[in-house]
Amino acid sequence: MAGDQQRPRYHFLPPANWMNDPNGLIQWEDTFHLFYQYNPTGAYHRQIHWGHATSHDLIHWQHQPLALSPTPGGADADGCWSGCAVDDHGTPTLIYTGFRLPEVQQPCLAVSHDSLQTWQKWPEPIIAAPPPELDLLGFRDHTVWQEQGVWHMLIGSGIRGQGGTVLLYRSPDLRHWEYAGPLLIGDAGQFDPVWTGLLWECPDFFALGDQQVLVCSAWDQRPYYTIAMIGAYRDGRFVPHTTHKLDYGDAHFYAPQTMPIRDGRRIMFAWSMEGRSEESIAAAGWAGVMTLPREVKIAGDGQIVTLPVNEVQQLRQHEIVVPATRVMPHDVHWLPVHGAQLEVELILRPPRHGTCTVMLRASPDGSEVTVLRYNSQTATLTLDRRRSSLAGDVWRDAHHAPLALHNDEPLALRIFLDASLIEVFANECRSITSRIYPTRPDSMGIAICADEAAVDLLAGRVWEMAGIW
Ligand code: DQQ
Repeated sequence: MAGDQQRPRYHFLPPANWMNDPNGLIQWEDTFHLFYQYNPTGAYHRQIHWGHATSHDLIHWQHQPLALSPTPGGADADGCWSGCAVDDHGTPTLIYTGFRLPEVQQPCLAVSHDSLQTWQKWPEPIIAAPPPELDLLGFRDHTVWQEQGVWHMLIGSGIRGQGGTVLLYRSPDLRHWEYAGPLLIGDAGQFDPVWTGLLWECPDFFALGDQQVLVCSAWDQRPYYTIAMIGAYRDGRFVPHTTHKLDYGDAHFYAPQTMPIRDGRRIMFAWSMEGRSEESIAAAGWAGVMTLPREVKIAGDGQIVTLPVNEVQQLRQHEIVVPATRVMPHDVHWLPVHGAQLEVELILRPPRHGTCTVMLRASPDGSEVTVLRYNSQTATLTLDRRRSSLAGDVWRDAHHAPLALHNDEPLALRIFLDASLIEVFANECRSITSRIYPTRPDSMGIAICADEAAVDLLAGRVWEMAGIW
């Protein structure tokens, strides 16, 4: 696949075939482990296994043998779906969803006695069935933690006619669980500030500073986006005061999972799904890529933000400094850079009234271009991929992130381009992750455009990024 122009080079993905959610993230001794939803037989979602990779720096990964495979006749006969890893008093333990057609989902467990290389499954599901009194949509995906010596687990679900939910369980030993009610039930009839879906997939629940955070992936027949809820956790219930999209690239940032690491940071990976037809995916032979490893933080405006870990900087090669300049109305200012694997840092002063635009992966004639636009009046950052690709089968829409700049604060952008993947970070408080599929070999340019009013480029630096393999 070396010649595949759409395949990212400095983000994690398996050598081939289908990948979706990150699973079982854990730092074990001096090694980071990343497991992931994987179909070893093709670039489509079926008969899901757990792939496995290890790293010492969160950036460079070694592929490892498959960790979990469906057991014929077992609770996971048709798939080992998403879950997490915990340290059970020295024994690495996975809690995951066993899937059987047509739609049976049961929590399962596996342990390793050889440094997370091979896994022995517990013979039975650890919970036989969901609470019978609830009319549920789905019973899958797990986050597990300890509180005063008691294991706690959340399972993602939805209550028909109400909304997404996460069900709380408690256990003394990870194998016997008692249902403790829903931690929270969403309201699928609410659209403000954000609609939260019918089913919550891949819950993650953790303290961040003095706040408690619940992250869920909002689903209704298909993945929508990831939501972050911030609030108070007491007596087995969670009361959010703030709910927002965690990343504004919608379904291209989905099913994230975090792990706390020893230096105090909480690290997140998310799955960035493809945005093109099944035929193109089959022809490519691979699907799905992980985002950069990101640190989870509380931004200045109170939202949860995920920012690239500092370790990413080791990939920077060959820095190009972009001189400051004023771009006059209707001018297009091309930067002296080209490339498909770049990190781009730009500090701009947008006009007080109106918009300014950064053209990315742009062809010289503008027939292919991904447009990043800031509108001061609406306080919105838009990643517009309507012209990102000349291919006929790609998703073309725009992602919008609310972003207010106060008191002459400039627009500070950090943009990571890696073939078909783009990650945009703005003012250390918003991210937009998406997929673009430029087809032209000359769609490699970057330009700043002023629209009705001049734009000041205050500073800029661009790096070519090294591959991680
Ligand atoms: N992916 C898994 C499920 C999860 C979904 C199946 C989210 O466990 O709900 O591959 O992408």
